[in-house]
Amino acid sequence: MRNRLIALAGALLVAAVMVTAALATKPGPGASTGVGSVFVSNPVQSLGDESLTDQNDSDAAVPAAAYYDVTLTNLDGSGFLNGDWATIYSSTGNAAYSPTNTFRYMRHADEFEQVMAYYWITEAQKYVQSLGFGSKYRGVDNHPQKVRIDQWGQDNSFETDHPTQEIRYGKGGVDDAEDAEVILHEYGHALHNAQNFSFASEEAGAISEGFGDYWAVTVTDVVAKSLGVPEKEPLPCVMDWDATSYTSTVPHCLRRLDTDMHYPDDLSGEVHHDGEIWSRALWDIRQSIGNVKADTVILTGTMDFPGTTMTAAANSTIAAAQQLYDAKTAKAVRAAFAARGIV
Ligand SMILES: [Ca+2]
Ligand SMILES: [Ca+2]
Ligand SMILES: [Ca+2]
Ligand SMILES: [Ca+2]
Ligand SMILES: [Zn+2]
Repeated sequence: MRNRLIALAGALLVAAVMVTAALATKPGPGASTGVGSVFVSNPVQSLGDESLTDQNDSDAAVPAAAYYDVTLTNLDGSGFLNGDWATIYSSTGNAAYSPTNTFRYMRHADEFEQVMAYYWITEAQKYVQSLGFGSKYRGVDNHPQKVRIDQWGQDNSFETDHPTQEIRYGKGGVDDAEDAEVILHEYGHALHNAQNFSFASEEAGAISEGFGDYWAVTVTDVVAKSLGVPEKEPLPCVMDWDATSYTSTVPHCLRRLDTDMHYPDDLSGEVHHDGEIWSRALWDIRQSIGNVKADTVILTGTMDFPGTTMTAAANSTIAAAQQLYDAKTAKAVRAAFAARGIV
């Protein structure tokens, strides 16, 4: 009897070891955090080095000092970069996978951009929620955002509804998802989509482009400060690293938040250009009332935007400031839009 019990205990022990071995191939359901290596927000910004160039995606092109270890959160324990706020797909190379949720790659590895996309979109959604969206206020894209890293010949990224709502990041020039400001610009469009924002007019498109640029800067600034990472380039310069592939002037910026254009005389009919009128107003609002109030008001102002004009969206944003805060805040928001001629 005693021997039989020992044999049984031995069999159970073997079974327990096998179960443990099976679990070790993935982090397991409780393992929601991990570690990743990322740029904050990009190497040009954190190193203050405008001479960096892509060099055909080589590891040697970017100093090791540009990589930061960060905590990845909200993972689902599958060992892949799937979580509460982002699901990463890759059409190039392998899907990043780790049985211990350890995602350290250098930029030449396909997995690096997957880690960047997971981290920055997750942090952006956590920031949105920290403002009260999804609890106090209506949620905005608080579900696993689909993201695809795509080998696309052109230098472009986009957010699409067809055939499924997902963000795609291209690999032309500097791989787009190596710059957190590109990642967050596209996520800005996804936020608008999730808000039932109508893209029915050219001005609606411009508002979304301007918001995406602004969103890239406000989120990366908040995260960089929380991590203690230096921001050595002017904050209004958007996509400093991606832009090294196609701009020759220094600092390298795809666009800026601090141009001095006016509505409606400077409208050109091109959404990215016209978006700089809008982004300057958003930037001035942030300078005047701080990022928390500014971003709460700005996100509220475009809920269910019917796709009309900048003036309509500005008035809705001013009304949000009055309703969420007070007359003084509304006055500051109005002043920023008035300086652009939008109201
Ligand atoms: Ca790369
Ligand atoms: Ca590339
Ligand atoms: Ca690019
Ligand atoms: Ca920047
Ligand atoms: Zn865009």
